[in-house]
Amino acid sequence: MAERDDDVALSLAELFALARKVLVHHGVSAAHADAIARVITQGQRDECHSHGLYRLPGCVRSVRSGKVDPHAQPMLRDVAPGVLAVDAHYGFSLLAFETGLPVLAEKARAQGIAAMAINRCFHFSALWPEVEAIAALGLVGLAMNPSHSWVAPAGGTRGVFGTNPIAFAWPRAKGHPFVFDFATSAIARGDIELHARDGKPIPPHWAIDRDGQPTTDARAALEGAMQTFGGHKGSALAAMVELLAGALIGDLTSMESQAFDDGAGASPCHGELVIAIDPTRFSGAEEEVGQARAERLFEAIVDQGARLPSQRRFEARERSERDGVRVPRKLYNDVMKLFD
Ligand code: NDP
Ligand code: PYC
Repeated sequence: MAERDDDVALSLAELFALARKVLVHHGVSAAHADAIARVITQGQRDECHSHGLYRLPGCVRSVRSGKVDPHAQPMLRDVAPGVLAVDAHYGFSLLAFETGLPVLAEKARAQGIAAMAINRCFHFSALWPEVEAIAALGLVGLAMNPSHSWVAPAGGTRGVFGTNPIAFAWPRAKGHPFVFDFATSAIARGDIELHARDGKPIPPHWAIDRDGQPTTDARAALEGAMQTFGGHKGSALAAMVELLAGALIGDLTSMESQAFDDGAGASPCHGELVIAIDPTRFSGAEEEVGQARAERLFEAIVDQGARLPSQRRFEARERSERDGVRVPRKLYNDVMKLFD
């Protein structure tokens, strides 16, 4: 492990081992610790700083709160030919996703399209690892979930929606899939937290303070309400996520998740909706035509100097796989204190 004053260098294997050890130290089962450490490592590797190692203290806080069952065994329920439900039993979401994925893929191949509802899960992670895992099976992936009611509707001043991410992946014959993954708030809350940690100002369109005024103070933003991206459009998408990944699948909205937490400070607890589509079932013999059409679309984007979503991440991944990652010393110290 090489060190500089301001950060600590770790190989991806060292990072995974550290995250796993912390979790096991706190009584998290090996299966959950593996699933969580994998995703935390992927987040740091792809330089998604709000959803990499920074999430580990939050996982430990969730376990310490007593709300999460760190040994929960996800249970699968075959609801219909195209619908699978996975009850996470108040464990973290990631093991539930991993457990359900093969059955979801099987159903999507059989039906052309299939949905997986993950219920009663504690959720802290980015969604791109999940839709990328679906694309790696040759399927189109879509995922979404609520969180806590930190985000005001467009035109309002009080939190109603979660930061409600939507992620999409389109498998490509060569190279990385086309992937996007974004919060329907102007920015993930994790990013505002990182600005607050570092004492940095935020852009005024990210949040309003307690008095409903735009603020550049990250702490005031955390105490006020976040804004949706794209005004009323992001607001409508955020509502859609509450409906599809909450009301529809028999699980909590972000307001209910916040109430369930009751100040404990655990990760949000709610459901997640994951959809997989088999392109071969939709286009049959025409699949290659569809793929070629998609490639022409991507070319038309990059040929004019614009970039595809996730391109930054894929470049970061290549760097990290070669050189390892650097973790801010303050975060590294916070992680080491989790062994106290
Ligand atoms: P960003 O705004 O950073 O990025 C959103 C997407 O847009 C990414 O796919 C990104 O690709 C892409 N993108 C960014 N800039 C450009 C550009 N100039 N041209 C083309 N594409 C671009 O993400 P958010 O802050 O909205 O969300 C960050 C993460 O937080 C997500 O992974 C999300 O899943 C997670 N999250 C999780 C929640 C949960 O409840 N579990 C709640 C909210 C968020 P790239 O990465 O390559 O820049
Ligand atoms: O960054 O908004 C966020 C978030 C919420 C839950 C996990 N990440």
